Amino acid sequence: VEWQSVKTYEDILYHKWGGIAKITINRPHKRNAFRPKTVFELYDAFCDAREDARIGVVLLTGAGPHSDGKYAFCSGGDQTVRGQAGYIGDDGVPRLNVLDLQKLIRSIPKVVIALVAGYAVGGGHVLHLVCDLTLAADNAIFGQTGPKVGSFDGGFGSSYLARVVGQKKAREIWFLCRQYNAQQALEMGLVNHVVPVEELEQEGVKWSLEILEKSPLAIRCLKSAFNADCDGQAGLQELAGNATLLYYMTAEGAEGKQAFLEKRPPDFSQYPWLP
Ligand code: 2NE
Repeated sequence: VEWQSVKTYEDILYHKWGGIAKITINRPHKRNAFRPKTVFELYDAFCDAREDARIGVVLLTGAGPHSDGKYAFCSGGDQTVRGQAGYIGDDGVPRLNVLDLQKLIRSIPKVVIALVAGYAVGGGHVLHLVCDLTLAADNAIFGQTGPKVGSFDGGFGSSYLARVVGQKKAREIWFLCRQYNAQQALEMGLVNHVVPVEELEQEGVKWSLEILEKSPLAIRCLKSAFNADCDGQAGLQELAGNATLLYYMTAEGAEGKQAFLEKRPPDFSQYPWLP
């Protein structure tokens, strides 16, 4: 795979190849913890991938290994910039802007695959959780730390986690703050597949190419349907947005617009009221 760099950022790397975008959190000295700038950059890259009609799959991963040999997907919010009301950026404003990123990852009408090598903990664990699929390296370590470090994610981080692994397991993960290895994560349905760490990216590309052979509209509708089951009115909005998109693509839908532009009454008489 010959990745092409798309844009230069400070905290992340952004590459594309064919129909795949690869977004890499690049703060290995902090186990890829995110500060507000990291999240703004991730959001920007995800928006670019969303707008690029050639891209069907986004891989989200962490740079590594660090100079000490350890890998990390992401270790959550950077505790060194955590202030009284959130994570403080260069502008002095406290934020929890990772919540916006979580929503974008869920709603982007493309498949997002987390490639997890090493630690996916705290807010970093939630980031892999909200991805559509997770491929884990055999050295991956998963867990929530909130109640240990004075934080919690009561949104997707808990409710969606319970949808994925069940209520008992989700409560165990949050209440005990234990770490789980890749095999344990696989057994609880938290990840889709485990591979040796040196094969992780290659496996991500393999899964991506399989997805890219499929129908974009079918995958788009499926993703929004899966979300609609959990996301209330926001989920229904996504699902219904796809119905509108498909309707615009029909001659029946186009007749309404055409009639308006031609300043005549619309003629829908040739379109059946199907059973
Ligand atoms: C990730 C983990 C388990 C790794 O442990 P280990 O022993 O392999 O590495 P070490 O020595 O702890 O970390 C290496 C360097 O990375 C920094 C460390 O401070 C250390 O720096 P130096 O001493 O070498 O200078 N580092 C690691 N994680 C960091 C972090 N999150 N922020 C700032 N620096 C970090 C171990 O490092 C660990 O447990 N990390 C903390 C995980 C954590 O609690 N994250 C925050 C959860 S809260 C959250 O993410 C959140 C939320 O709950 C709600 C909304 C938004 C965010």
